[in-house]
Amino acid sequence: MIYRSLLILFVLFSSLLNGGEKQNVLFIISDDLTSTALGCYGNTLCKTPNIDRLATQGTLFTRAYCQATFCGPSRASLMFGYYPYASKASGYTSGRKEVGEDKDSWAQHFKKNGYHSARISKVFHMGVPPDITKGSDGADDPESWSEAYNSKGPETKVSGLAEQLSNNPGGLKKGTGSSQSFNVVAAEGDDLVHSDGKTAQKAVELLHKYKDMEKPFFLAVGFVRPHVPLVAPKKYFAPYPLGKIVLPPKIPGDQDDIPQNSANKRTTANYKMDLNQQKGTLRAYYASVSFVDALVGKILTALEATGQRDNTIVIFTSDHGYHLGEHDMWQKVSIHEESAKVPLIICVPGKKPAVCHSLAELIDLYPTVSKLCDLKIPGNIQGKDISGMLDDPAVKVRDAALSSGKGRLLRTENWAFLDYGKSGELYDMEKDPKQYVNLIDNPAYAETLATMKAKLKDKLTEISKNDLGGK
Ligand SMILES: [Ca+2]
Repeated sequence: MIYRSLLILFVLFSSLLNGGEKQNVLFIISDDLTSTALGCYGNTLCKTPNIDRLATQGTLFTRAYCQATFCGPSRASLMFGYYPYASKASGYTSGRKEVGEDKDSWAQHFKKNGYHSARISKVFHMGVPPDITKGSDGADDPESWSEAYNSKGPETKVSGLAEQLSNNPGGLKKGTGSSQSFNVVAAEGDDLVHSDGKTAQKAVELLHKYKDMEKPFFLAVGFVRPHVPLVAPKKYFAPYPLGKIVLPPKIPGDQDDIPQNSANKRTTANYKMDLNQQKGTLRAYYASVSFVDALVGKILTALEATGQRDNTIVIFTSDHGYHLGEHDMWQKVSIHEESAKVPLIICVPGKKPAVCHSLAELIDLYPTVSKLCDLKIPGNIQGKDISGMLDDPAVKVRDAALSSGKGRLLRTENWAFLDYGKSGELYDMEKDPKQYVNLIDNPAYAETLATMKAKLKDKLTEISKNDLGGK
């Protein structure tokens, strides 16, 4: 009898501790942010103290991959839980019309299950800068949110020191140019002049509002930097004088074994950038990253100050990576490591901080966070629950990650196979992590290549079987 009473007391006490209150979710997504720019991923120049601190408090994933190396399809994929191959969501779309009205997005799943869901700025796709200067919704999915806010900002139409650092030989054109160029502005004024500054301010305001709310929240905060144009308050440029900027090593012949196709055309030569323009671009990218970092710090301080840190899961990531001159390449779309790998930090209160080298995909966030919040994982989605990795970083859920851009990447722990149909690249990621030697035509690796091709084929078959018909 006494044991029974004790047991009941124990169950009551545990439910008060654990089940009595649902955890909140704070999802922060940056735009075009490569992991190589962050201190917690080994960058020694770019200053990111707030993101680095978050990394020491949660699990830092060193092998997390996006499912598409450009904004629209990557965001549609992670928000709806489908590979772009299955949903056919590409370009300027939220993914809603492709997956259909009967499927729930990640945020919508939380909204339907008792959460207050909110979006600030770019979570689904928005055109940067056009949707930002207009303050418009972009390719949003209104069904996903209980409330949604856009953060209108001036982008390049701000006063400050403006430069166009690509497609501008000799720097003869003054000011900034077309939106696809590396346009840089070291802006006058404070953080709040800019879209991202307003985004962080709104997040702080909502966190104060939510602290007295009955419901738990799912708050998605999207920053648009370091997506071009590289516009940030000038104080963030100050730590990066041009003389301190170090470009990635230039290896003679590095481009020779990279297939020349639409995935790989964003080169220094095609952008017509001289050395100082390359360094200026890197400097402005770092300034933009430090700007985002400061804003992440502002939001986390508010989370702490409102007493919600201990019951909020915090996730920080980006929609894809970016080349910053590696292989003399710039920007996204490529399916090389710099572009396909994403920074990913998941910080769950009460779980031990860790660095996890197991493979993960952005598409895994939807099921994983559902699991962490005791919500049912919808049977139709294609991501995997990787919450086990947060308890033990040695846990492995995937033997390969799949990404796509203008081509397909299959990444296993030791190999990277970049498939463009008629051509490809194969890298030994253990011996050659920076992908300098393409082994695709080397007969000594024919067997490895055949294995990777077969694995990719199997993976694509598996994905197409688990199509949109499932529930
Ligand atoms: Ca992007």
